[in-house]
Amino acid sequence: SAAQSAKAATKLAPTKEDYQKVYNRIAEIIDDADDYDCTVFMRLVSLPVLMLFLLDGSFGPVVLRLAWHASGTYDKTTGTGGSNYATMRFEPEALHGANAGLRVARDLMEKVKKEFDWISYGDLWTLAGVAAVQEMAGPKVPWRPGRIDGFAAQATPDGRLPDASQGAPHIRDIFYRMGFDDQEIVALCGAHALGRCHADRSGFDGPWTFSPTTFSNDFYKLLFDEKWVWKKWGGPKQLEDKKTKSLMMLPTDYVLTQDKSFKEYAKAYADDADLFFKDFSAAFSKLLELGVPTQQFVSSEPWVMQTVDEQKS
Ligand code: ZEM
Repeated sequence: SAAQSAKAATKLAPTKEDYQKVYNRIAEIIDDADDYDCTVFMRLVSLPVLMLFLLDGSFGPVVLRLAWHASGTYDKTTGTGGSNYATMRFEPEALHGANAGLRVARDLMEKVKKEFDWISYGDLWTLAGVAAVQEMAGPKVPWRPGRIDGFAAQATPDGRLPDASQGAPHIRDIFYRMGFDDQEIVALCGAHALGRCHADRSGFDGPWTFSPTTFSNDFYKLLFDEKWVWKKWGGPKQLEDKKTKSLMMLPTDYVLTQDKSFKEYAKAYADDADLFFKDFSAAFSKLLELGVPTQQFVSSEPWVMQTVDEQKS
């Protein structure tokens, strides 16, 4: 029938509108718990996952972390890694220490994949990162589809993602390998305005800011405005704010105020939220395209997806 062939055509070439539908579904899943009645929610996720949601207040941050870890394995010298093949689906990459806790995010995205089976995992996960940032009041992040699903053999070796206990040389090794400079490194790390550390995932514990589901430049402001002291506890070395002891910084976060070059950018972002939003958007958009051959992209220019709010008005 005509309807069937129209559907077949859609399958061959999904349009921007099709991807907007996926975006909207992702936004629904990561959005506030109040938007759900419990029955809908329980059909969507399992009980342990629901409990995690209630603790974190949103799936936005962990979904953003999935997009980052799927992309941040890129090595510009060999051209391996990055978001193209979504190799975190496979062991051992799924079990790499850095990816602890991301099963939650992958399982959530699996629900979306079942409804929109034509999208590749790499496109789905990176689009989810875009939706997370935009729906949590962050900047627009230009994005375009084109990633393809790969195989376990394309999975990356362990150790490509940053180790939070290390210093400036390590941060530079890791991010320069992806092709970023100091300014982009500092801008990307501002994502830590969102979410928190979970003792059962990374060993670290606590949120960076008082509003972990709203994108802001608070991460940099707090780095400079609060006095940070080493937390006395049995866990890995992390800092806490002396005043309230309710916020945390990783050693790698604190380095952004200690290294001369990093500090310059961190200070600029603390003083100018617009500058941070603009630079984060550019660097994050670049991160999401690492490892994807240009000819695979379906459009010559990245798209700007609409937020759920924009579509209402
Ligand atoms: Zn993170 N990150 N990250 N990061 N990250 C955590 C959580 C989150 C580092 C890191 O070791 C950790 C970037 C850069 C770096 C997010 C986004 C981005 C956690 C806590 C650790 C340990 C995990 C847990 O226990 O759940 C290091 C060392 C980084 C660079 C030096 C970049 C770049 C990011 C995005 C652009 C986000 C959103 C979270 C919060 C996840 C959540 O579940 O709340």
